[in-house]
Amino acid sequence: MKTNPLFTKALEKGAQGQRLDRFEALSLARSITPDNLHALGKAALANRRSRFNNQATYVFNLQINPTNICGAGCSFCNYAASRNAPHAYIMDEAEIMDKVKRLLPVEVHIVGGLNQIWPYERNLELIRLLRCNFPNLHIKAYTAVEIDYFAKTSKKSEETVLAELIEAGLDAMPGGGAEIFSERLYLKNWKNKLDPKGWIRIHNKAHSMNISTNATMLFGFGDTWLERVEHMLILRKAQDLNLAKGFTCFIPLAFQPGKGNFIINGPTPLETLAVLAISRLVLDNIPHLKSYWPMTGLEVGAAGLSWGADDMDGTITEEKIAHLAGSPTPVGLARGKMVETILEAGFEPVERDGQFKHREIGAELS
Ligand code: V47
Ligand code: SF4
Repeated sequence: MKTNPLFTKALEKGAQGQRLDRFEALSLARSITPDNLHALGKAALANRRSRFNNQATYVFNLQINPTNICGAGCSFCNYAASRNAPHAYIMDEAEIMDKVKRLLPVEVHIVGGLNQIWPYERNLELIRLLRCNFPNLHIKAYTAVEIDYFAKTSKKSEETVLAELIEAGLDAMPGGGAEIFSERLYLKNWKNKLDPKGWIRIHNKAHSMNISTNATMLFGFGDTWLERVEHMLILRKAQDLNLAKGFTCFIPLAFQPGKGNFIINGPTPLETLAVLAISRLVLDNIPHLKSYWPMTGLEVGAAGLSWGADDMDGTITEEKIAHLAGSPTPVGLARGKMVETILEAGFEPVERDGQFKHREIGAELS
């Protein structure tokens, strides 16, 4: 089959870190064939090398999900539970503080379900408590979906909720809840929570209040290649408008089918790698690209470093969202295993902090 000349041009420009126009970006989505995949990966690797040489980062972090009780009913989610479900759980403040004290992570990543067991005020107090006890801890917490829920249930504006959380000690927001910016899929799969326009609005507000955020994209649950590239173009446009803080990192999330019968198979390893490569080439203005191993498997996660990614997220310690959806990866990695995985993939491991600044491996939290 003859290769589309726009695709060839997109790869040449992308490999050199030049901006792809809309048609060039969409040509990547239209040209996913087995013959084209390696050229795509090669271009993404060249782009990634010109930004980060051979370095690959990770953070010593801890995911905290205070409870999985959630009534939003997103079709793809195996993590959420109704109050009386056998896998429902609720953590309390003492448990969370004990965990942080014991592990002394560099970063915590806190997200939970939409519920009134851990309502807004309790979450606000948790951030205060963490900040007070761990002044140097990087606190990345609450998706735009939770900010929207906090605002609605506390009858405060989104700005007030963000301002109060920042004052309490919030450093950054994670990128969850974006799913994929497609009205078609929104109406079908997560219509009880924040829509794509609302997600962008809340991230724009956070950026204007000097908070950096991440952005995710859930893929492999009935979405098309064109919808994936459109999602990236929407993020690229939003990032162009950011003057102060913006998106630090993009994280494609490979759908985990779990035990439900919604969709039987998640994306294939090559599909996951191609999503990473296209992300690197299209998102020229988002600095970092994460290969999120709990959703891909450790081997494909490490291979992602050769397909455009520069970061492996972290040791995580107790991942729940992917694992309650049946992911066979370990629930956390020791630092040594993370270092070994990156080395085996042919890259130089570098430990980072929550803002992607390099730090000495294993340096104590001061
Ligand atoms: O928003 C839910 C997704 C997200 C499934 O910002 C699923 O650094 C795959 O956002 N299969 C939460 N994905 C996780 C998340 C995240 C993860 C790592 C790092 C960061 C960051 C953010 O997980 C949800 C949803 O899109 N999700 N169910 C599933 N079955
Ligand atoms: Fe609730 Fe988030 Fe799961 Fe949706 S994805 S059901 S909001 S926990």
